[in-house]
Parts: sequence; C-alpha cells; structure tokens
Amino acid sequence: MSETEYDVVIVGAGFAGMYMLHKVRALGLSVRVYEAGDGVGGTWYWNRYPGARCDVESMDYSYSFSPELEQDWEWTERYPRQPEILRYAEHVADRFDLRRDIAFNSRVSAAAYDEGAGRWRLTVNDERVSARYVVMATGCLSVPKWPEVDGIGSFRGRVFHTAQWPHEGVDFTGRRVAVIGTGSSGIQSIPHIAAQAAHTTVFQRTANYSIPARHGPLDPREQKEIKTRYRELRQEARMSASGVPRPMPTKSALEVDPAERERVFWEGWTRGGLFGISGAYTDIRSDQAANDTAAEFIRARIRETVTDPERAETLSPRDHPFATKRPCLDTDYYQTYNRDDVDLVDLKKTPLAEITAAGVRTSDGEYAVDDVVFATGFDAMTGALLAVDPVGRDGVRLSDKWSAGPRAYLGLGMAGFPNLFTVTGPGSPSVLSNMMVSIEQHVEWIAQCLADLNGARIEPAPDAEDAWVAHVRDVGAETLFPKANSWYMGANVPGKPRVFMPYVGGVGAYRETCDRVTANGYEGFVIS
Ligand code: NA7
Repeated sequence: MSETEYDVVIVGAGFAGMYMLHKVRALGLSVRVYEAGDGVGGTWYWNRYPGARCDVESMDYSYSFSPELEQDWEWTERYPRQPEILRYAEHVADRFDLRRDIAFNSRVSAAAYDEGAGRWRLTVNDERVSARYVVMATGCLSVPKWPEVDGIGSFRGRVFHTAQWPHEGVDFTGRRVAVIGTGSSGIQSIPHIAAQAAHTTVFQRTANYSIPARHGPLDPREQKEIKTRYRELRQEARMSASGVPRPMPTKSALEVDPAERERVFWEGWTRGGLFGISGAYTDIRSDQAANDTAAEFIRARIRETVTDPERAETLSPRDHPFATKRPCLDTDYYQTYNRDDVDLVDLKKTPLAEITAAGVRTSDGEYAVDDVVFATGFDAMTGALLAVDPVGRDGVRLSDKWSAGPRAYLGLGMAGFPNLFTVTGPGSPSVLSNMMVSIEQHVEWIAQCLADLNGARIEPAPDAEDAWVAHVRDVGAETLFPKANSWYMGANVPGKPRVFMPYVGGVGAYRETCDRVTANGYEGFVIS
C-alpha cells in the first residue's frame, strides 16, 4: 500500500493541534493534522450539552500568540459558552488558513516507530502515513467514559452522553429525564434540563463542591481595559500558579481569625469563580484543617440554598477535601433542587443496578424515564493516548510502559518513544491550569525543539524520566489531591492505575524548568 510522507503529523485539531500546525508551518516543514471530528475545536466541538461553558474567564481562555487576534476578537460573556468557544476556534482556523492542512473525519488508530527508517508509521482510517515527528494533541478530556452498568442497549428511550451531544440539540419538553453524574457537565446541564423537562431525576454518586459562577455579560469597557494591558496580563498568567493572572495568597487559613476567614470566603463566593475560595489561602489544597474551613463554608451555603434539609445533606460533599476534584462553577445548581419536578437519588445509599427498557434501576427500585443523560465524564489524560497505543522502540507498547500509571518526562515525551511529543501530557500542569496557557507553552517548546533538532532524533533519557515521575509524585503527595477518587487520580475508570497524573508544581515554575532544559541543550533528552 502506498504511504504518504510528512515531516510532522499532528493528531487532533483542538486548540493544541491548531496552534501546533501554525507553528510547524512557520518552520517550513511538511505537516498534516488528523482530526476525528468534522470540525476544529476538540473538546469544544464534542461537548455541546446545554449549559456547557468554560470555567476560566473568556479574557484568559484565549490564545495569546497573536496580538491582532487578541485585539480583534470580542468576547460577549464573563465565561465563554461552548458555541462561542467553537466560533472562536473556527475563526482562528479561517484567519490562519489552517483547514487546508487538516484532514477531518480522520481517526489515527495506530502508530508504530520504525527504528531503521527513523519514522513513525501511522494508520489513519484506511490510509498509511509516515512522519519523522508525531505530536499528540489529543486532549486531556476527549475520550468519553460511559458508566460500567448493564442494559444501556436495551433502553427504549433516548440515550445521550454530555461529551457526544447531538449537534442539532435536544428538546426535553414534556419528557421524564434521568441525569447520571454530577461533575461539571452534570452540574452545568442539570438546571437547563430541569427547566425544560417534565420531570428530572438526578442520580448522584459523589456530591461535588460547586461555587456560583456569577456569570453575566462582559462589560465592553472592561474588555477594552483588559486589552490595553494584555501583554502584561498574559505574562503574569504564564508565570502564575494556574495560568490565570491573580494575586497569590500569603496567609494560612488557620492563622487568621474565623470572622476574617468567613469574610474572605464570602467575598470569593459573591465574586464567583474558581479561585475565590480555593485560592484564598496558601494551604487550602495542602492542609486538611485549612481545607475543612472552606468545605464547611460551602456546605453551609448548600444548607442555606436547598430548602429540604435531607436533600441538602445528600448534596453536601463529605468524602473528599474541597478542590481535590476540579471545583464546579454553576448557575442555579443547588436552587434546582427546590423544584417540585426534580428528584435526587443518592447512589451511595442505593447503588445503580442497571439500565432497563423503561429506565434506571437502583438497588431500591426502578425509575421510569423517557431519556437518560450520562454526564459520566472522561477517561482523562491518558485515554486518548492509549486509544492509539503507540508502539515505540523494540516493539514496546505505551500501554505496557504505562501499566502501572503514566510515565513521561515533563509531560512532553516518553523514553522509548523517539520523536513523539505529547501536548499537555501527564506529568505537566495541564488540567490543573488554564489549558490555553499550558497548550501555548508546550506548543512553543515543541516548535523550538523541532527547529533546534533540524531533523535529528530526540527521546527522553530513562533516568531523567524516572526522576521527573518521582518529582511529580512527591509534589502531589504534599497536597490533599490523592485523598479524592478523582479523574486526576484515574479513580473514575475501573482498573486504571491510581496515580496522581498532573503536575501540581505550578505553571510558572514548570515553564522555568522546561526553559532550563532547553537552555542546557535539552537536558534529560538524548539527541542522536
Ligand atoms: P466528571 O467530573 O468526571 O464527572 C462525572 C460524574 O459522573 C461524577 O459525578 C461521577 O461520580 C459520575 N459517574 C461516573 N461513573 C459513574 C457510574 N458508573 N455510576 C454513577 N455515577 C458515575 O466529568 P465531567 O464531564 O462532569 O467533567 C470533567 C471535567 O470537564 C471537569 O472536571 C472540568 O475540568 C471540565 P464520581 O464522582 O466518580 O463518584
């Protein structure tokens, strides 16, 4: 079979793949992007459920590489809605003429390194393609996770997954709807579904902490003002802890008096957003007693909002520290449970048994519904890489190398897998940060590396990788993150190794490490 040859193949046309394409083109290398969807945007192409919105503010959740783009694009709301983010992605694709190098409806199903030829051989649909370098821009939240429950195929009504939402939208008018899952996707969509459906039953396995987004239109004057300071704000974001410009806390939650702490938490609650409470003190994510103060503050707000005390208690998270799962931002989530047409089922007390022809059965009985919405999340961070399961040197599969959890150097590449780069891979700040900032940093690092390599081969040294993996684990172990059964820990997928996958050392510190590696002649990598 004939094989099409490129210098670089990029897998995925989300924000990482699009920018990578733009950068690789500028190097004068031949390049092709393969994208499974029929449009750009990655996770924002697929996740079209009602209420889908980014939890990072619009002015921060955007590319910084083009000052003209930055000035021209007008965001309309404080947090961008999915349709607006998708329009932005499409605008970027048009503006930089990206589509001509992207093959849509093209899924990369296999990739193997041919050591003799020094090339990756890939299978794309039924086509054979080869490339000297491969960049996996496959996203951290791109493989939907369905619940491990029997009977989905036997259900007579309609079945939806938030991460594979029909493009034409869904009308729930007059329907009885079951929603399974109360992570961000559930918490964002439930108020919308409940407002439309005849009856909504929410099946909750783990109660989550949610904070009001305080969403609203973006004041054009504020947008203009931010645009005048964009260079400075972007630089601040790059060197920050989470990829968002904001003042860093200086005090422990336990060193201030309770009234002062309460005032600060109220300020965060009233302002809304991801960091008002989690970022108010230095030790919310690292000290259980400090964390308890924030967790209890949020539980008190749930009790205040939800009128039925039993329901309020069911909705109150007690089994994991606050912010050890990504905190959710909502609009009227807890208020939704005051509606007469909304029921809440606690799967901790009455576990999910099966999906039947008529609805959802728990250990307590059957709930007859017309539609089931699975808001059950993703096989996060490693799922898309392992779906391709690249075969590296000596026939070693990534799934074998990662059988006890992901191992990567800086989240950028893996020993044994020459010339294969991962954008925001495990062991980098990725999902703990503003993804746009982390994506740009990785893409720019990889582009510089490709320029410096000038066709040479690169691969992480095993000892450098081991040391980095240990460092990622040690820094994670100093926090409360390992206490939660989160997707950060791989805990949402049965059989997945329990390893804290992202790097919690901070976006700015991580960037400095990567820059040092480059400055020291790609320290920790073997170039040949
Ligand atoms: P999440 O945050 O992984 O949430 C998935 C939800 O689905 C969560 O409440 C899960 O409960 C629940 N779930 C998963 N499997 C089951 C089964 N088998 N039975 C019952 N309930 C289940 O995914 P999202 O899509 O909401 O959000 C992902 C990220 O996107 C989010 O963190 C933001 O960064 C944006 P569990 O908590 O595992 O007990």
